Amino acid sequence: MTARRVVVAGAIVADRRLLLAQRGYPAEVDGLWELPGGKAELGESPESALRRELREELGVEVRVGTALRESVALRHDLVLVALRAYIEDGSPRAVEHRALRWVDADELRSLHAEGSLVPADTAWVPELLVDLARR
Ligand code: DCP
Repeated sequence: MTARRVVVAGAIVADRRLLLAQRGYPAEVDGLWELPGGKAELGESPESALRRELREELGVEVRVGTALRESVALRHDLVLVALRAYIEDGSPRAVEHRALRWVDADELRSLHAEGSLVPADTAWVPELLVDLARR
């Protein structure tokens, strides 16, 4: 069996809004919105990987919380997980993305309905809507 690499994404919710990042590549997902993150390095924990990716991609320091329940098999050797994250320092900037935006529950539902989310990330919409109703 091949070892599974983890891709971690951050679910950052604050003031009843979720931070989404707009991808610029590859072409299939250009312009679509995702939870920011990336591949864990070999031997790197998902938590450390998320802290590193969000530092690189958004310029923020985060505290990492619990995982969302759904995980998504991207390929046979790649699994995508989302961890809740809380910004402790810095203001998010689109260092590697086209743009960033904070969305409320209605905006998240609309982006989902119009097919503007990265396909794999749609698995998290129900759980994200619950979080958005709480925090
Ligand atoms: N992915 C996703 N949803 C997310 C984050 C990532 O579906 N919220 C997918 C897109 C890619 C894979 O996970 O197929 C890896 O994501 P990135 O390209 O963002 O990660 P890296 O920047 O680490 O990858 P690379 O080094 O290949 O550029």
